[in-house]
Amino acid sequence: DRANKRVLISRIFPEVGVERLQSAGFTVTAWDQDRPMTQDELIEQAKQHDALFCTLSDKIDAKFLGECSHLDIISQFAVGYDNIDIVEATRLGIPVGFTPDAMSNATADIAFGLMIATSRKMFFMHKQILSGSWTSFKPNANLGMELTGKTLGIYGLGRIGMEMAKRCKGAYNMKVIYHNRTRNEAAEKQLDAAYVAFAELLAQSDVLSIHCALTADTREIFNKAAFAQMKPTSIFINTSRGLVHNEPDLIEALNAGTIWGAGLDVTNPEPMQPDNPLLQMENVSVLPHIGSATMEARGKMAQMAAENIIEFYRSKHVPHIVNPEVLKNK
Ligand code: 8YV
Repeated sequence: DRANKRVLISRIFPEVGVERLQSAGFTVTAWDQDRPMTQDELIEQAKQHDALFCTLSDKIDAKFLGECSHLDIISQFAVGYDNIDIVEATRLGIPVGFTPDAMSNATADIAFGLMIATSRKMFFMHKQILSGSWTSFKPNANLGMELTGKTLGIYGLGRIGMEMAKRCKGAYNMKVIYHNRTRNEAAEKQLDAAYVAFAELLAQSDVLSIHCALTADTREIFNKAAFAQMKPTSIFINTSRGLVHNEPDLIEALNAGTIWGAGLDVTNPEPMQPDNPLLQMENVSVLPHIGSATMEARGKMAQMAAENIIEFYRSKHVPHIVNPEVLKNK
């Protein structure tokens, strides 16, 4: 009986997710404060529930899982799940759902927007108006860089990277190169994208856009050594996870002119503090992790995360699952 199944919802999510679970007959407890729960609050609450609907701000580590190993399912509202210890959840036999593709368009839009904004110093120029520094027309000032015909490098050409590549190809006829764990033959056919070694990606990209997952292999892969191999005219775009780049190294590379500019929707740490030197730089655009923040994407994510729970209790099948191997024994 689903009414006996209690679902804990860890944040204020789009209402459609809660409604879906309630109308499917579940007993739902939704955290109603703006701030995330502390881990102690989360553990205490999760102990009294059967299923957890959560997101990036929830630390589902070995400690949490040790205390909440009774959970039937963890349903993550995000495509990334680096906040969850997947190895431990799998060892405990807990299925972990996620919401792939729901935010591919929204996130690619932000990567594309950051690329344009950075190439024309838009955020900095906006601040110039606000501070009263727009005093006259200056023919030789504020010069940006054009994108037409340039080379777009994608690190992590999956669902979101593909959408970014399509936009860049369509709008600017950019040449697409990429580096991945596995080759993306669809992209090679559809976008004439060329697979290159990591060193080539760094050396050849005019715009380098990051769309990989945060893993032990990708953590701080964009560091001093990597930036040193990039063109001094290049733009670095990150809409994946802040920890994929080393932020002090990025600041140094921008200050030294090792690379030309950066557009970031993700930073390390988040939130970024207002005195961060990146916010003072002309060729830098920073946003507060809004890649998936559209009504369409967040609505779809909430529905998918609810559906993963509903379907699990209905059929022991989770439509979008990170660790499908756990379902074999259910
Ligand atoms: C959101 C994200 O920031 O899907 C992801 O991996 O980073 C974003 O969609 C997050 O899920 C909001 O809670």
